[in-house]
Amino acid sequence: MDLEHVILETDGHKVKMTINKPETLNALNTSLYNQIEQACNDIRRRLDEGEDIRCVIVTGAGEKSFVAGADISEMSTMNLAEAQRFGVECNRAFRNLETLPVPTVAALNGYTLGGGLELALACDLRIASKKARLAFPETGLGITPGSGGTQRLSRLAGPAVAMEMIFTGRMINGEEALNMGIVSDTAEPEELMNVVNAFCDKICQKAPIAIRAAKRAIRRGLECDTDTGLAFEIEAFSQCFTTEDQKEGMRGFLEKRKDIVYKNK
Ligand code: CO8
Repeated sequence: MDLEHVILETDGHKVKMTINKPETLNALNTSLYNQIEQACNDIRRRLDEGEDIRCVIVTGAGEKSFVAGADISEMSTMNLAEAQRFGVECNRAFRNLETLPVPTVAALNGYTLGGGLELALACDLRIASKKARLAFPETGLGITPGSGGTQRLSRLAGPAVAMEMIFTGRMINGEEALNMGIVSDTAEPEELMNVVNAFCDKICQKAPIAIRAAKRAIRRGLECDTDTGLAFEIEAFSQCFTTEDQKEGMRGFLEKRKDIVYKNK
């Protein structure tokens, strides 16, 4: 399948994924969910082939919207079986994004609604423009969130926040999202991509194998009991001692060097 409405651009160690259908505020139909999945598979293949990708940025094209939700015109006529199939496909795409080995950061450049907020929540971190608006409008359309919203928002910000946002559909701005722990930072709209790039550059400067191991341990730990999670952490920690980057990082510290460079080895 062609990536008709998803653009992948590489800038050093960063890959930017742009949802590019501004005429419908980047609303996601089945084809677009599948293109997101295909883009994730493309990033996985490049990582497997040894490309030194250290961070993925997800954003929306245009001035107005990150993603204004799933495509209501496509969903409006679905029956039970079609809705179930749609649910499976959407969730497969977002789970693929969530489990990418490298950190993912969503740059929320405008409306982040319904399936758009679910896309943002499938990323590891989020930074919002001050003009971003976040909401789950689904219950006002007679449906629930369907691609992870009920699960990921309650884990991230707590069940009361998830229930309030989902039950009322209330729209929040970037500052509120920051106070609720949903986003890590906010930026003036024209500064958003600079702020996101600087944030990702900081991640890219750290030891990439350690970052990937930490992501794996945190993600797995969220889905299991504490002892199993701690076992993942010991595994992650100890595996770092097989890397050149651990030696470089610690030797650099002891030699008081400022020129520590991680080679992803
Ligand atoms: N679906 C389809 N088309 C959309 C959507 C959408 N979600 N959002 C915007 N559009 C279209 C509009 O219809 C319009 O098209 P046209 O020009 O042909 O009329 C175009 O985008 C521009 O939008 P507006 O003219 O409405 O722009 P405004 O600035 O007036 O309003 C809003 C912007 C407030 C964002 C408004 O467009 C809006 O309310 N959009 C719908 C938001 C919404 O309810 N989103 C949630 C959808 S439900 C959902 O996401 C379910 C997730 C679960 C899916 C996974 C299940 C498995």
